[in-house]
Amino acid sequence: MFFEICTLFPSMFEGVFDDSIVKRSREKGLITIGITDIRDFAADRHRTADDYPYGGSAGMLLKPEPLAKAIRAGTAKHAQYNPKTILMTPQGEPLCHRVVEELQPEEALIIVCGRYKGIDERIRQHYIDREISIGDYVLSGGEIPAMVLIDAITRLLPEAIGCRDSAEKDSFYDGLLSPPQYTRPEEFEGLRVPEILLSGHHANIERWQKDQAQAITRKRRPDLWERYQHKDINTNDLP
Ligand code: 9D3
Repeated sequence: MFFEICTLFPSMFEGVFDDSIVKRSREKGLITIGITDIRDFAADRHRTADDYPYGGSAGMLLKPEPLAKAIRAGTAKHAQYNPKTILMTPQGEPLCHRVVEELQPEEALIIVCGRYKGIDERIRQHYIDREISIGDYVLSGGEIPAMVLIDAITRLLPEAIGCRDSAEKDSFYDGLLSPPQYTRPEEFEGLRVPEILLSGHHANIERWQKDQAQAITRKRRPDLWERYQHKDINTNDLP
């Protein structure tokens, strides 16, 4: 899978994809991550990529021409894979497991990172296939959301996760939060590992873990619990 990130801040991506599952997936050739610097497509010698909004509201917008050129360059790079263009924006649909699953089969994604107060509406109309937010809080731009999206998609690629990591048992796959977990020693600061986990009785252990997962989900995430009970999990589009 090819990811091409269009950004004004390429240096933000230094290092973030150099560890763990994303690093191993790059090494295995499962994913390729490219960076397109929008500023490289600015026309003037100051490399201007932003401008004032018509109508006179506060803040700046990404100028349409450099952004369009950057998106076209990124798209041309992966043209044979028919890339979809995703805009990271607070106005987008909230990212959830279902959205990650929908994007995972794509062969190439152009990910546009919004900045300032946003982008010129005409870019949206001509170049953007889908708009995604990572939640209702204000960030400085779409760069960190782009990292989040790439990480989440990569984890879902077949072969990305070693058997020790086990994708299926992850939270949200079955719509429940994880149960409490323990490693050695058996006693730590006066607290013991629950006896059942030491029993070696696998059926009882699984039952206990499921009960714990359900109890925690019901208490902390009534929204997830409601969907779990209706077997309509992993969606974000219910009221
Ligand atoms: C004027 C209203 N603001 C929207 C709530 C303007 C605005 C604030 C911050 C426009 C862009 C930004 C920068 N953030 C992103 O580009 C962004 C984002 C976010 O702030 N939160 C969650 N997900 C995302 S995805 C991109």
